[in-house]
Amino acid sequence: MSDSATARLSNRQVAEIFAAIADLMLILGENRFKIIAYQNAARTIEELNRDIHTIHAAGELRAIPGIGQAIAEKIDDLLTTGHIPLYDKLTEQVPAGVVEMMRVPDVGPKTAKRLWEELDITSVEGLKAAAQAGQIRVLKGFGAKSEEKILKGIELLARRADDRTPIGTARPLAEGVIADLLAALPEGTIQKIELAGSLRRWRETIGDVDILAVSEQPVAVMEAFRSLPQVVDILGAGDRKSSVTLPNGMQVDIRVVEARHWGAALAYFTGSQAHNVAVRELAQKQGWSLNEYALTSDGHPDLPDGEERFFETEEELYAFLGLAWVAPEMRENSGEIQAARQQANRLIEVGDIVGELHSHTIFSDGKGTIAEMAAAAQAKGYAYWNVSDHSIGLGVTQGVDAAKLAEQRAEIDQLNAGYAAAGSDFRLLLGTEVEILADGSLGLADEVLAGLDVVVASIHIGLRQEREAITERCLKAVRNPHVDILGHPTGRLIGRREPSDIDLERVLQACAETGTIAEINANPARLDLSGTYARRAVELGCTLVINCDAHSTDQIDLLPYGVHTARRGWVTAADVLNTRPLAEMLGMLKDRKSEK
Ligand code: DGT
Ligand code: CA
Ligand code: CA
Ligand code: ZN
Repeated sequence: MSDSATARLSNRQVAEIFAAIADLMLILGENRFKIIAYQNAARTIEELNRDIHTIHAAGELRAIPGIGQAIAEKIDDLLTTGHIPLYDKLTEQVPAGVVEMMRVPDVGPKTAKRLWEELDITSVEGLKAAAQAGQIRVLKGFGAKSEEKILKGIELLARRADDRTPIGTARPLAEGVIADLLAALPEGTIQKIELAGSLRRWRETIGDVDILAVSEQPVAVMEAFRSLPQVVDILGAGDRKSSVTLPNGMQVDIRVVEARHWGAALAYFTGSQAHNVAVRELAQKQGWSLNEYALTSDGHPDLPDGEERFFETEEELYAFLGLAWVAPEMRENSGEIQAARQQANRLIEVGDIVGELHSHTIFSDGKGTIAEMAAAAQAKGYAYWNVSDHSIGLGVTQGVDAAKLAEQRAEIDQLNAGYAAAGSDFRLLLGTEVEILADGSLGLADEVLAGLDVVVASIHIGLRQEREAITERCLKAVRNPHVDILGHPTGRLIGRREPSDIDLERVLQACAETGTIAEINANPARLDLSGTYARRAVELGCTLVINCDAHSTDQIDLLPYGVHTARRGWVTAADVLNTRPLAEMLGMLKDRKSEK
């Protein structure tokens, strides 16, 4: 691997290599503590909120919590030479397909190793063929039943080949399940019901859906749940918990608990696992062991072992441990427990957003007229709405030039006059989403941009430019005094298109210096900036804006995805431009122009 190729390794790719080392060591039966160290390293790297290359270059690998000397050396090897000798050695010893077999439910590392060593099976395909031919039952401890189980597992694996579901797909389906379940039962059967797991934490992608409920008739709830019309397969059917799959292959787990267990259970099933581990450790230090039902005294200085404490709410559980309630979006074990010792974090909420600064109409690729979009915005209670159609020259769509913008201005002036006459404070603004061209110049002339209210600048074409080029291109736009907002900074489409190779650290630094606002695009296909980078942006002193980038009236409803992504980045209302009333918002943009 060449240097330039190694420089391209993303945090996720580095994390995957450490996870693969752990898997290989599991199969080879290596030391358990070593394996845990590699698993932890993988998770830590994946959740880092800075580019690992930046940390490496600054010589700060050892400062990452959980990264010890041995792991730091291996990261250094990987980033400087493209290789980790241990990883190379391990992959020589174990065929890649054997690691793959571990992904089949019920096939653990020990089984994978035996299938490989005793039956010479080295791929999932080979495993399937052997199970179908009844060749696995010759292994000691295996029978026809285990072959059936393996085949079912392989089928499940294939259906979940796409693995994780984007939140924009998962959330409406999960909310539909809850609504249908409530409708299928007599009123009052369910006292409480909530999404838990990664959906409640608003992760970008969802492994499976977790639902938690309180009911005194758990069996009735289970039966109704498994009988929902959208259920295609029942994976588990108990008195208090069940698992099913939906037509898109997504798994939904439900669990019913008693009211007095709700607080501990909701905390447990919300996760993340890493957050739970940290909370459990904190409880242990205070003489309590924590599970999904309760705290139980265990080595407590003043109490005999085995005394239980129940919590009807999460707030009470956290308070008992001396913590403020932690917003689910923050529960990733990235400093939230420390923060909750001091005070509750008042993160931004959907209701804090009062205006939209990035939207489209039929003047470019939107579906609504200016008047239709404005009416929908007013109905939603917005105070202002910036019409920002694409600049011309994008090819795929028509766009706006100086003449079209003049047309839009006339229409907007007329509409605004109407709002004023009707005594409404709602106002339309005129902007554009101007293309940042390959050389960093903009798709419209400065004189044209100067006449607009709020200018968004984004990249849609040439996203695959190399790092230095695309970074410089963005920096030039960020430094242009006419550019107010950098739209969807990385251009990623979750699960479909990788982010551009832009050096976000430098771009966000430039945003902080110039006062250019960094966008969190609320479209769930984008979520760009991500929560991780939103947090970094605020650390660097940037102001953010949360925009729906609505191309139709119904896309105004996408706002919660943007706000909850912001919350994953610990963002408060004060960090966000479009929480400000119109005059204050425009004043902030004007100030930064005069400073540039
Ligand atoms: P996902 O489904 O991969 O998007 O992520 P989660 O966080 O929803 O994970 P999931 O569905 O496996 O479990 C839901 C929550 O339940 C998880 O966030 C923490 C808790 N949990 C599940 N299994 C374990 C476990 O083995 N240990 C601990 N401490 N917690 C667990
Ligand atoms: Ca889950
Ligand atoms: Ca689950
Ligand atoms: Zn747009």
